[in-house]
Amino acid sequence: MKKEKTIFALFVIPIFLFSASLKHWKLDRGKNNNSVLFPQQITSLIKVQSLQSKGNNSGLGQVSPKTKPDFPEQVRESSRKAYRFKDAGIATSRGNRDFRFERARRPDRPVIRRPIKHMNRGRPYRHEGPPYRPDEVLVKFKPTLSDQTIKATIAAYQCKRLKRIPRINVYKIQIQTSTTLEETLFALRRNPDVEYAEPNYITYMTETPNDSLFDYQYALYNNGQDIGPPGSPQGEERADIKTTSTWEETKGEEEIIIAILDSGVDMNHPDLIDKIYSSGYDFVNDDSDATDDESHGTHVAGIAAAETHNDEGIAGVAWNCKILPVKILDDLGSGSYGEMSDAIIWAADSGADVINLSVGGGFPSTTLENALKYAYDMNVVIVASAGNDGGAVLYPAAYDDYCLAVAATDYNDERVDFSNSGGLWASNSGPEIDVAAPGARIISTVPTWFWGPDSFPYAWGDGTSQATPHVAGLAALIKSVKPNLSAAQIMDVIRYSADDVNFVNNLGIDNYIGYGRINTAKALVPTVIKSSR
Ligand SMILES: [Ca+2]
Ligand SMILES: [Ca+2]
Ligand SMILES: [Ca+2]
Ligand SMILES: [Ca+2]
Repeated sequence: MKKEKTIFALFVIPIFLFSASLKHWKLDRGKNNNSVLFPQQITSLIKVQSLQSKGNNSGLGQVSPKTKPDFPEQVRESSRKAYRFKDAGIATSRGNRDFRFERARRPDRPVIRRPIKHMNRGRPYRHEGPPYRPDEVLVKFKPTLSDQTIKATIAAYQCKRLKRIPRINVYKIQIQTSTTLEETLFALRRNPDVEYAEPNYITYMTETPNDSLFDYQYALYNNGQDIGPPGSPQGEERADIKTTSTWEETKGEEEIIIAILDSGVDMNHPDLIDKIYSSGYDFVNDDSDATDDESHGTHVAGIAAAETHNDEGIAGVAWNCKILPVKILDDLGSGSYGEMSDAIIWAADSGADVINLSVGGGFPSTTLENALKYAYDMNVVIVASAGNDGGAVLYPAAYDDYCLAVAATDYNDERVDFSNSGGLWASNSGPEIDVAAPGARIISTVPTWFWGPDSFPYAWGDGTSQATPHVAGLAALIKSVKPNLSAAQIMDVIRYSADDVNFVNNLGIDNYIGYGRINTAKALVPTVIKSSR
């Protein structure tokens, strides 16, 4: 059929922008003032082109001097050279890829961690209200006291015994409403039969990871903090996907595999190195090493499943789940439906539980649909990006039967559109949208060579590409807890547990954020459903 022929020539594009790289790329690409984030994509789709030229005028997401690597001039020069190679055009791209590939794989290169203390304000998990139960006391009596005497003593204070903690012989007692906690404590402490009495302090969730950039990950936990270094916008409290509660329930299982079908993954990245299931497959160069020579896939992989609580970089949604890198985009960030379809089937056959597709094209394809069906029938959960041009939902996301189509929200729980992105981009919309997740100013991993040698390998990214791996991470967490659920059931759990954050103007399911912004706590922890609403 004529139609099929054209379809194979279509490009898929990574649905995101590295806003962090705006300034940097402009600097390195002085000769190309109109190019923005991925000038190479100008060849892919006109839509992207217009998006880019708008983006160039926007101040959104420019990396702060604090996060921007500050390497010496000669290093910067060599970095520029690397990008000039890239600028030299498609014809020399292969040589350029090899050059950077060598650098990325050089085993003896030390990883220098930038001092990042100034970036981390060390915000603990904040509990609201008094730091203890106002009507409860923990008290331990002298061991010589009989149970009878203890009972009588508790009654004498007109308190009610709630519980005895065995082994350490501590009693939790409830004080009467007419006295204050302080009065009861004072009285108890004066009693010679009492070894000690103390308030019953509130414990906080312990699952706040120590990753140095966690404070910037408003998408995971938003306390209304500045979402980046000083001068960054402030997020709206709890405009997040509530991972800290979720991690109490599960951090994911190591057997659960998230396939990242993208530009590859930097498998030597300090925040990813221990999360890689295998070196994957490279459908662009037809080899079994899906190393990232572009950057997009590394950023996406980090969001879904960066190593968490390792004193390094960021937290991933799925702490313990593994990443399967699959390369379908070339070093210029484009790929074809044929490679994508091939890769979807390969990933399913290779044991992937979740497939993340932060890519999209403007046209339907029977081949692509068949590949999606194959994976879906094997109970692989497929999540795909809606697109960033404000238009119709792209493919594969638009395949309602097989994909969760993901739109993007921001740090205020608002769908990203041209008005709140500074004219830079807008999350695509349509009846195919299932859910939304944060996709504005998302910090994640970039290849260690990205900013130049020995730089700080993290960057902000913007787009539905960034929203999608949050959902992929959630799918992996659900699968970890309930491995017998079908793909359809997991998709439904994700849909029905979402928060309808735009209910004021768009009550219920709508074309912008579908069922709503995902809520990992509601999806995984039945007991928190009430409180997180
Ligand atoms: Ca390769
Ligand atoms: Ca980390
Ligand atoms: Ca859909
Ligand atoms: Ca709605």
